[in-house]
Amino acid sequence: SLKVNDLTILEVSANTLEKVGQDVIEGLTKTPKSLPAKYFYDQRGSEIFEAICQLPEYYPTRTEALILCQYAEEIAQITGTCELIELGSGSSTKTRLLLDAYQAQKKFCKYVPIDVSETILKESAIQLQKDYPALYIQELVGTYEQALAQFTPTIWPARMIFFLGSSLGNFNPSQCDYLLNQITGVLEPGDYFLLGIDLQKPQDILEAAYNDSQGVTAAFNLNMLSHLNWRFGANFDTHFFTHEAIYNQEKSQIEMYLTCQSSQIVHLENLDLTVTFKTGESMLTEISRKFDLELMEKDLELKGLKTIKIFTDPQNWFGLILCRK
Ligand code: AVI
Repeated sequence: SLKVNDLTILEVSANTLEKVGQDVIEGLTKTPKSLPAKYFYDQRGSEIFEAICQLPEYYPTRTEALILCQYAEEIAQITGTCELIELGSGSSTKTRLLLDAYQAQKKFCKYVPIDVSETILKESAIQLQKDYPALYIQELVGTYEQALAQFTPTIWPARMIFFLGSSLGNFNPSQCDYLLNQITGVLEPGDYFLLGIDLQKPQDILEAAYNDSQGVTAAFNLNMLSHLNWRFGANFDTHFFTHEAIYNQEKSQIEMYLTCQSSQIVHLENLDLTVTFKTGESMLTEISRKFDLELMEKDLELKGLKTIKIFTDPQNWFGLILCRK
């Protein structure tokens, strides 16, 4: 670990993403092509995602914030002083609602934000430290899998892992199983898990949220190619690709694609890879699953996580599940 601006920063692994280009190779060499959604989040991607969260069509962020606003106090009361581990903390904006509740109840906590995007993680931690001087913050740069593998039993009275924004929805069922098992493994009996999930709702509302009128989601999707360009020395021409997002009813998931509008040969120098795109060829860049609260409750129970309380908004658009191991 190293000291930067009085914050202890633990680098899970330096240049983590540079080493894992293998997943890009796998995704681009299979048919149909796909890319892992984690490549959205370079610095620019994280900034665009923050802008998505403010969009009128993108209801998840404000709906979850509303739920947290209403129930953070209750959550802090239930868990008491604890070590708070956040998966995919980004700007930690919604986290403040929880931190405020713990602070108001004089329950002093340790906060461990985890994110692949180092810049946003560090900047947010510096800002948080200013606003919550009594909070002990220790950021972890890395993927969830790498970061979760670092934890040993906590010396704090309890531990709560929280995973907000329905980011779990960006993983397919077998990846979800793996992640939930890993989360359970980091918790001791009596520890907590708080999960925010986006719920099923009419298709038009879902599709509008991923096809916003200002084109911010399109820019987010296309930025993945710019990210691959600088990270892997690739030469994707973003002008030839367009954003598409459709709701797959059968799988209850939004699917985001980048579609190639005219045939392309793309070279990714650092990966020693050349890929051909046909006109009209689509590449899956993200799934965003929309969940059913009862099914999720059962799934969590199978993983050894017992639901204590479910919090939702009046429209039942988004759900927060608090469970205990
Ligand atoms: C981070 N994740 C939960 C977002 C989602 O809604 O699946 C990412 C996103 N993709 C397009 N808009 C937002």
